[in-house]
This record gives sequence, C-alpha cells and structure tokens, in this order.
Amino acid sequence: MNTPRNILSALVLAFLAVAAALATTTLLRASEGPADAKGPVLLPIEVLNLPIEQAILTAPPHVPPPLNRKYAARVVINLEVREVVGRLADGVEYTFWTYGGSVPGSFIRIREGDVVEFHLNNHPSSKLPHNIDLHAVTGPGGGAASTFTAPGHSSQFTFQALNAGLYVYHCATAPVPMHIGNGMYGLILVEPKDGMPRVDKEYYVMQGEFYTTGRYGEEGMQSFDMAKAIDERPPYIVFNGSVGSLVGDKAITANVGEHVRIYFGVGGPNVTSSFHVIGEIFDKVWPEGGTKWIQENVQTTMVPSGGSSIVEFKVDVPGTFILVDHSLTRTFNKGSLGMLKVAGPDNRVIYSGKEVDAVYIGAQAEAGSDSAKREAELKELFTIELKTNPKLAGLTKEIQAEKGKQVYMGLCFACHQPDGKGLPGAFPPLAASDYMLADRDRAIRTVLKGLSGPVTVNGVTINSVMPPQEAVLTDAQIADVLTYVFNAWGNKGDAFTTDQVKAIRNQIH
Ligand code: HEC
Ligand SMILES: [Cu+2]
Repeated sequence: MNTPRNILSALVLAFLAVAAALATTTLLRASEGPADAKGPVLLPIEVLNLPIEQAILTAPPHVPPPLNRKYAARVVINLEVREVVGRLADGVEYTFWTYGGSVPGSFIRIREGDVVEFHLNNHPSSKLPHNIDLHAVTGPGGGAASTFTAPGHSSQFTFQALNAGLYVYHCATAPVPMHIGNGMYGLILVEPKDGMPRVDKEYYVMQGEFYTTGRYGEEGMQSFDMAKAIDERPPYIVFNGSVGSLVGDKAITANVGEHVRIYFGVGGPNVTSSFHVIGEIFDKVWPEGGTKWIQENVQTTMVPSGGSSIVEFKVDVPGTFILVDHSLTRTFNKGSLGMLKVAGPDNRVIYSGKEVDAVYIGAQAEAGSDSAKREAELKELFTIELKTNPKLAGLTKEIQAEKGKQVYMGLCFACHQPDGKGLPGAFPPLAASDYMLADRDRAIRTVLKGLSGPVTVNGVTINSVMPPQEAVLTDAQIADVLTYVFNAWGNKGDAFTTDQVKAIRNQIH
C-alpha cells in the first residue's frame, strides 16, 4: 500500500542509506582499513553453477554436523563480531570480544574446494573495528586485509578453500595480542574431499589465556593488562573462554563404546598447550590440525599457539575424564580444566576401580609399626579428651597463653607495649581493642601478613605499618601469641589453633 506515509518513510530510508554509504567511505578512508573495495568478484561460470549453501555455525563445545557432500559448494558465512560482558570465573567478569558471541568463536565447517563468500558483520554496539585472519585462507592476511570492519559495518570477501585441515581464525586488528587476548579466536574445519571418518561424538574445545589486571579469582570486573601480556604472565589459562566452562552440568558427554573426537585449538595469544585427557589415550592424533592421523596411542599432544590438533579415542569405561593442559599449575591454579563424562556399564577387567585399601608398611617399619599405630591411637584419644574435657581444655589454653606471653614479650611488646595499651599516634592498643576482638581471622592475617593503611581502634585512627611476621614466627607461635593477647589485660577469647593459622597462611591472595 503506497500511502503518503509509506512514501515518506521510504524517502527517509533512502536518505539514510545514502548518508550511511557516505559515512562508510569517509570512515574507511580515515581508518587504517582498505579504501579500495574492489566490488564483487566476477566468478567463472563453473563456480557460479555450484550449489549455494548457508554455513551452519555452532558455539563451543558443539561442532556443526558432517557435510556429507561429494561436491564443492558456494558457501555463505555470516559471522558477527560482538563485544559482550560475561563470566570469566565465579564472581569475575570480563568484556569479551567475540566472533558470534562466544569464546572461542563459532565453529565453521566447510569442504576442500568450496568457494566461500565471507561476511564479517561488526555489531553496532561494538566500540572498536575488528577483522579476521583465517589460517584456512590463501591470500594476504588470511582475509584480514579485506575485512577491517568498523562498528555497525559489514565486510565481504571471497576465498577458495584450497587446503583441507583444522585451522585457527583470529582477529588481526592492532594491537593483535589484545584482540586475541580478549577472546577473538575460533576454529574452521576444512574437511578433506572424502570427509572426516565417522565418529559418534564430536566436540570443540579451545584453550586461551586471559591477562586480567587482578590476580586469579580476584572478584569484580577485570580488564586487559598489557604489561602482563608482554611478560606472558596470564592469571587465567582456560578452556572455552572461562573457568569451569566444561565442568559439572557443562561437561561434554559420551557413552561407553563410543568414539569421541575433539577438535582442539589454541587461541593464545601466547601460551602453547600440552593437551591431555586424564585416564584416556588418544587412539589417533592429527597433529597440528593436518589431514593425516600420523600418530596412534598418544598420551599428550603439543598444540602451538595459533594451531590445532584433532584427537580421537574410544571410551571403554564409565567415569569422569579430565581434560587438562598438562603444564599442571595451569590446571590447578589458572583454570585449564574440563570434563568428559562417560556413562555406561563398568568393565572391571579394563578398569577395576579400587579393589583393596590395606595398610602398607615398609619391611623395616614392620617391627615398630604396631607400637606406632598404638601411639597414634592414643594421641587421637588424647586430643578428643582435651577438646571434650573443659578442665583440660582450660589448662591447655592457659599453657598456650603462657607460651604466647613469651612470644609477645620477645617481639610485640616493643610496639604494642607490655601493658598492651600501645602508644598514642604510633601503635594501636591490643588491650580492649574493638578492632582486634571483632575478627579473629583478621587478627591472624594481621600478624602473618602485617598491616598498613588507616585502622581505627576504639575510635582512634592510626595510619602506620605493622611488619609481617610470617617468616619470623611458626604457626604454633602465632596461635600462642594470639591466644595470649586475646586473654590478657581483661580481653576474653577462645584459644587459637595451629590449624587456623595454617589455613590462613595457605590462602591464595
Ligand atoms: C614494629 C612495630 C610492631 C610490632 C613488632 C608489632 N606490631 Fe602490631 N601493629 C603495629 C602497627 C603500627 C599497627 C597498626 C598498623 C596500621 O596502621 O595499619 C599494628 C596493628 C596490630 C593489630 C591490629 C590493630 C589493633 O590494635 O587491634 C594487631 C591485632 C596487632 N598489631 C598485633 C600484633 C601482635 C600480636 C604482634 C606480635 C606478634 C605485633 N602486633 C607486633 C606495629 C607493630
Ligand atoms: Cu578484534
């Protein structure tokens, strides 16, 4: 219906389109991007005759279904860049720069010989321009030179997939390590002409590091720390973009007897991976993402930054199998841990589970072992008795306080004074200190790690420095001295235990 109102809005739209086109030209001229858009390529008739397909893209850990095509196609890929706030770890947020909204970006699956019409769409809400370098592309920058795209713009280029293999793609906009470090990487599988061998389950896992300003686990919104990136000191090394992305409910799964294939890549930007699955052996490995499985029966496969590997194995027994970077502090302290949960019947010949748990004593210890066991039993009885008998507990607290007094008079008294009253303006009081008595853990931390900055004790603020004692005192001495100060000069409190001190000493900050 051509009402005047429709004509008017059509005119407005036409005007906006012209304005946008002008703006694009100016923007591209002004930026480092190519101002030399060549216009659509004139494809030869045999390519034009190829069937056209829209690529299916999947978010990790999923892989698009096998292509099952015996012919080349013209494949259209639409990949959207979005900058999104998401979870890096519990309580830790990060602004990820993504291809398709996930880290790693959408998995792309094409076939050798395909002619790909690639569209990179940068969402209008993005703050920055981005591009894409696909390692599967033969040509300058792997596409980067043709895809520099401002927010709210879309770039198009065409390439032919000449080589089969599993390839990394990533952003190549300056500063490149920052764009990759914020999550701009993914995998593109170019299936060989005959396809990949059939398996039961296929999964998509990528490792990458995050250079947050805060330490591992430090809560709140984190931003990219260029200095840490240059020094290659990432607080996070994770699978699929966050700590715990493949854990618990989010674990990948299989059933006993199935063949599992993992398309594994490393986005980096810097750190290589020693990829290993605890309790499994890779029956086949396509090292470096090439097209031949040239190795069998592999425990750990080395995957370079900007590289990939395809691993395949049959799962024979049920249980949870842990995916790790076998550079293990990364797994235990930086997040590179995933899970494969296998369901199905036991096979106790292949893996029996724990059969027996018996006491093992070396031959030499045998003679003394009975008596050592009895001693341990008695000690345990003694501690139970101590805890449950109030009179004994009181006595042990008194002993502790006396021992603690000796520590105090050898060390703390110099500042906090023998009467615990401190010195006005210099050292806060411990006698009747509301600050100290309010928080026992904090008192332990103060002695272990020291204290600085303003503290208000009984209404008086002091801004000074107390030196840490963790290198000077043992856990027992700290428990003793705190038991003393919490029970001297009219203070009242329970005894501190060595375990309480140890727990706080071992806390990661
Ligand atoms: C070299 C001087 C010095 C020594 C030795 C010292 N402290 Fe402190 N302590 C301070 C200062 C100064 C502060 C306040 C720090 C600030 O302003 O941030 C403080 C604060 C404290 C606090 C918290 C504030 C309060 O009054 O409740 C406690 C508890 C404490 N010290 C306990 C101890 C114990 C126990 C020892 C011995 C193991 C000890 N200190 C040894 C100087 C010292
Ligand atoms: Cu980018």
